[in-house]
Amino acid sequence: MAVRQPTLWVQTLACLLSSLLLQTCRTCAEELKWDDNGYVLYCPCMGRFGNQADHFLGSLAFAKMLNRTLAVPPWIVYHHHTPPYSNIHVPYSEFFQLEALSAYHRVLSLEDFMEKLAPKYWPPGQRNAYCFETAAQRSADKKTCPMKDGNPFGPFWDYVGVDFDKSVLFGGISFSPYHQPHWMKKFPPSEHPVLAMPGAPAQFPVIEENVGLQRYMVWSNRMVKEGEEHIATLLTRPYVGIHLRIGIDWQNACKLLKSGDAGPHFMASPQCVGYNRQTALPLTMTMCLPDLAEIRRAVKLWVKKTSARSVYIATDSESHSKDIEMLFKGKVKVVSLQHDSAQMDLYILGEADHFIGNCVSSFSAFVKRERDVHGLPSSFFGMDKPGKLNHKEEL
Ligand SMILES: Nc1nc2c(ncn2[C@@H]2O[C@H](COP(=O)(O)OP(=O)(O)OP(=O)(O)O)[C@@H](O)[C@H]2O)c(=O)[nH]1
Ligand SMILES: *[C@@H]1O[C@H](CO)[C@@H](O)[C@H](O)[C@H]1NC(C)=O
Repeated sequence: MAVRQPTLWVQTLACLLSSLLLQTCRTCAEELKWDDNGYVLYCPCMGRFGNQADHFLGSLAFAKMLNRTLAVPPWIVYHHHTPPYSNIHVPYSEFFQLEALSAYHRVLSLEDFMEKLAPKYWPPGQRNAYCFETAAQRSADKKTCPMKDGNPFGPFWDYVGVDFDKSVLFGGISFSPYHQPHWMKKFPPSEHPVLAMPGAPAQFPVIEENVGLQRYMVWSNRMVKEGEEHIATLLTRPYVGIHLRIGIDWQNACKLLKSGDAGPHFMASPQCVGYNRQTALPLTMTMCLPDLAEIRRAVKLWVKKTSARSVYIATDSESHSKDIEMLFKGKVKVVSLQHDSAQMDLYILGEADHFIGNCVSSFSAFVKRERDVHGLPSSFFGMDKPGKLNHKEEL
């Protein structure tokens, strides 16, 4: 004891000093301990932000279901038309508070997992990949998980410095709670401590049961600060926020609806037509791709209803700000940032006094979920009363 105590004091002192310097005490007090119940790692390799967020919620639920710690991956941001003309990996905590997730389940960032735990507990040579047999079918020997094949797969695992040594295949099993016992039996953490997968262990769009997990996605302090600055300098409350998903890729996607190749459940649409396939409301072309007439109608309606003094337009292409401005003869300020931070648009839409989104877009869905968590009102183009209409019809 007499020998150890001074060392402890030195450590405590060093800890205090470094926490003063670093603001947090990452290396000492909350020294990362290995979780004997194992980890889930995955690449958010499908889609852009909205898709990745849907998958994130499902993956969080999956990790909790298996009582494994989730190694939270960075966001993959595609910068192919602007420098650096490649993928950027943005740590989760740039946009959201990692700590806020802990209220729901154990998490750590994938970066921390790699830096602090992997060298000792998941060293090179022991890095198994886990995937569906069907996914491995695509490989040359039909037995290898396609972990690093192509973009964004290769760059993602390179970013965290992982090469895989072996593949473990599975089939006849899904990520739903129904299969929980199967997962536990097939992959006990003692033999399979790290489940690393090529894609998210989740469905797209997020299933109804997991929609509420949005409450654990809390904006980072930096995002709140910048977002509030934008709102204060650009907008006057009350303001209506709208999301225009009308670009060329979206026009093409909505063609599937027009041609009858897509039913009412199309991408994020369960959020407004209802999750139950049997009782789903019709999904109209206006809901998928609102034309200028519908955009004007909806904006006019909600500006009037909320006595809004400004309108914030987030868009994937055109903003139609002049057309919208003309609706109100200069009495309502119309703002569109047209920057390339999708997250800043999401933040500002989330804070609006009313939000009009696109029912089919997972980008809109992110905003809708967040507003629901905070009890803020939303509608969609082509559907002024989502949800409420559903319930009335059920009664
Ligand atoms: N800044 C900004 N970007 C947008 C806006 N709408 C769409 N985008 C971009 O387009 C992407 C759309 O992809 P997702 O976020 O996955 O959502 P989605 O609308 O379901 O679209 P798909 O992935 O094409 O199915 C977003 O992540 C943004 O990068 C917008 O209003 N503002
Ligand atoms: C879940 O994992 C944690 C951490 O490893 C452990 O303390 C807890 O007992 C586990 N819960 C169950 C129900 O196994």
